Amino acid sequence: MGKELRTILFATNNLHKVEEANAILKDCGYTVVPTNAPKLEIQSEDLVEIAVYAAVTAYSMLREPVVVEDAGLFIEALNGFPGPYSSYVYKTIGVHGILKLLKDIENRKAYFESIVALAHASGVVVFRGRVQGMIAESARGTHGFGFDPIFIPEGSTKTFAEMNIEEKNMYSHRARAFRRLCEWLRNNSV
Ligand code: ITT
Repeated sequence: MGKELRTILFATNNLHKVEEANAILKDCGYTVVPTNAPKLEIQSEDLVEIAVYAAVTAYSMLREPVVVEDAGLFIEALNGFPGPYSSYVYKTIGVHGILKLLKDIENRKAYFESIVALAHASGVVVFRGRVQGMIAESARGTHGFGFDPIFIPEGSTKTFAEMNIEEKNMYSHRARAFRRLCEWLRNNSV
């Protein structure tokens, strides 16, 4: 029988994030549970600022340890766009809009970044994860969410949307950030 997992709240509306995080956190004995406490997003070009503000405000409402994550896709040929605006850009021009912007552009380099902030009784801790890769020529795959169909991580030929969660977690920005949180949770209690 598996050991019981300790739970931490996760203020997010994105259940894919929850699933990806839980596949990592089980290794350090934790599970995150989505809460509908709002993730209050300030407008900023800095993912850390966005994540820390959201974590602190969520904690002040819940008075329980809470995790938030802010992530973005940074495309080199577009000077880092959409970056902190990834969620809005996904909802407006989407995957196909990005492919259009990159039409005839040879430099396909991009990275995903994830900032995980855990707010608890004695403060906020922040963990970062980044994965370098390329924007595909066309959308491929059906798994995952957001820009997964057009992102190919370094070291693979598949897009994230062609991978299951375990495979995506071998590369992803989110897995890297949550692994760091996992390490922290092994040495600290909340
Ligand atoms: P919450 O804010 O509720 O957590 P969200 O999906 O809006 O969920 P973000 O504010 O962090 O998340 O926005 C990040 C956007 O960047 C997200 O909507 C996706 O379009 C994109 N993104 C981030 N991580 C991604 C990933 O692993 N795969 C594909 N797209 C990703």
